[in-house]
Amino acid sequence: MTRTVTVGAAQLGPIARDEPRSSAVARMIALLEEAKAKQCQFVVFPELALTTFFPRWYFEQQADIDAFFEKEMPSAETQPLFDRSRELGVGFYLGFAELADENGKVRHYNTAILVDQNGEIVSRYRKVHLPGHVEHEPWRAFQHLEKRYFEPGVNHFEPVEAFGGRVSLALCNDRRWPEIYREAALRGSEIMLIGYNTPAHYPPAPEHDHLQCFHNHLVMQAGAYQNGMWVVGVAKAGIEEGCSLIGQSCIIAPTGEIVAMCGTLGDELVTYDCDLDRCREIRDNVFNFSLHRRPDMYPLLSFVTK
Ligand code: CDV
Repeated sequence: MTRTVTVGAAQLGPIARDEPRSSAVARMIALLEEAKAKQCQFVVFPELALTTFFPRWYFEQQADIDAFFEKEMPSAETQPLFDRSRELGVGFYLGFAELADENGKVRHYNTAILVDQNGEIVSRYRKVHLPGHVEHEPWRAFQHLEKRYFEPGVNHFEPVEAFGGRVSLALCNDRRWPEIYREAALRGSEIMLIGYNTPAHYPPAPEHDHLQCFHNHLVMQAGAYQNGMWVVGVAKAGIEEGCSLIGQSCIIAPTGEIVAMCGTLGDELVTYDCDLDRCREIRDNVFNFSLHRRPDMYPLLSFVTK
C-alpha cells in the first residue's frame, strides 16, 4: 500500500503593479479548478503570489510599502481562494507579504502558508534567508530590497502532518542553502514546498545570468537527493514590469530526478503522483542518516560565523 499524494506545481505568469489582488486570486482559482480535474490533493503557488514582486522598487513612504502587505489571511480579497479550495477539496501553498501584529508591534514578513483540503491554515512559514540589500542602490537595473522591507523569520523547517505526509515550507532564496533540506529531513520531512521569484539578471554578478535556470534546478535537485525528499519549486515567471523572471517550475523525486516541469513562462499547472514512501529509497540506503552520517565531524555547521 503506497502513500501517494497528487501534487500540482501551479506556476503564475507575471503580475502587473496595478493588477488587483482579485485578478491574481481569479487566476489561482482557475489553476485550482484545473488541479481538481487532474485529481490533485494540493497545489503550490509562488512566493508573493498576490502582487507584483515589489522589492524591485525603492519606496520612501512606509504606506507605499505596506500597500503590498496582507493584514489578515484570509481577507475579503483572498477569501474566494479559500472558499473554492474547500469546495473542491484541493489544498494550497501560498506566498504573500504578511503584516503581523505581535504584542502591539508591527512586523513585516515574507510568508508562506499551507492550507488543507478544508480551507484551514495548517502551517505558516516566514522566510529565513532574505536576499538583496538594505539601502537604495541606484546603479542596479532594478532593486532587490527584501532586506529592507522584511524581517527574517524564525523557523526550523519543521514539517506539519498534512495530505497524508510530513510537509515543510520554504521560500525562494532558502532553496539555495543546503542546510534547510537537511534540517527538514532530520525532522522527518518528506516533501519541501518552495515558491520563488528569481530574476534572470543578477546585478552583483551578471556573469552568472546565463546560469540562473541551471542553478535553480541544481540546488533543488541536490536538496532532494541528498536528503531523500520530494521537492516542489514553483515560480512567478515571465516579464514582470520589465524584469525577466525565470520559470521551469518543477516537481523533483527523492532520487533528484525532475519528474514534471512547466514549459511556459505563464500560468501553468503540472502534476505528479508523489509516492511519499519513495523517500525510503534514499534514506534507507546511501543517505541513511543514523548509519552513515558523522555530525561530530561537522561541528562548524551549527556555529554562528561572521
Ligand atoms: N525572491 C528571492 O529570494 N530571489 C532570490 C534572488 C537572489 C534572485 C533568489 O535566490 O532567487
